[in-house]
Amino acid sequence: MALLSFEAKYRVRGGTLIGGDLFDFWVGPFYVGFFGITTVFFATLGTLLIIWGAAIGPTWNPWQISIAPPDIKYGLAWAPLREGGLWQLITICALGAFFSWTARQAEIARKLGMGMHIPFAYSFAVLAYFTLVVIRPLLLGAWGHGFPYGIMSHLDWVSNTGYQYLHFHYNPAHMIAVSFFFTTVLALALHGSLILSATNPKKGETVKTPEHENTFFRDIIGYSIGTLGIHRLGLFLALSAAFWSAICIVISGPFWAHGWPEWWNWWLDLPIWR
Ligand code: UQ2
Repeated sequence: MALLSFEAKYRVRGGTLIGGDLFDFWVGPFYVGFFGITTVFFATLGTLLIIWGAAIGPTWNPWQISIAPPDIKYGLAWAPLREGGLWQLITICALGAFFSWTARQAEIARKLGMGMHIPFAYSFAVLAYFTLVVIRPLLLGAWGHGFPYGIMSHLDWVSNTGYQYLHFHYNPAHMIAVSFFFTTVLALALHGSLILSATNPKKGETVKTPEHENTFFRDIIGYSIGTLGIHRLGLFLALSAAFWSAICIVISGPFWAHGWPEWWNWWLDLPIWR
């Protein structure tokens, strides 16, 4: 179906999660919806608060602008605006925008009669952020354990937090997360190159079929996961990477406060060595 006639067919009322018909319309190419409004609201307010934070800060250098969380001494209480309160408001705006965006994906998927795979997948990214700025600070008892909002400053935070546990690569959940990231890259490289090699031939040559794709992998490794299977695998690998990333940071501090190399003493302490 041509794009324009398809749009005419699907641009109909219904599928909203909240607000009924109230915001059930389009502006140009964009669906609006209740959650389109709340996304724009939170994203705009959050951005303005970041600009305000930059304005009262020491620099306009984009690399150096940073909005820090409150000092640890404020615990889980509200902090004055200039002392981390802005960070707290910006965090609320970010979470408001991320949740709104997830709900917007769900509404559009419902409108089209599609599955919830996209909002489900996106929610893993939101979960990773939520773990860093809410769950872990709550477990450690202070908002000051969140990361600062700045290009260089958040990198410094990651580096410092890593060294606090001596060597983060010994964190077993970090090992699993990194393995999933690498495997995701392998799978996407295999998939992208396979699709292009089959469906984007030189001028004058014919487009190949999924049989060619299957046969390539059967010939080379005796196994093809299939055209649907590779997408299931890709989604699983990518979501697992995000999931284990969240696990690896949330256990650091709340459930293991020593260096990560030391965690492996359980192996040396096994009674089989005695
Ligand atoms: C495949 C297939 C695709 C693919 C790819 C494969 C026709 C178009 C990439 C090959 C993938 C395999 C064998 C799985 C590799 C396993 C890991 C953990 C990376 O068979 O079906 O569809 O794109």
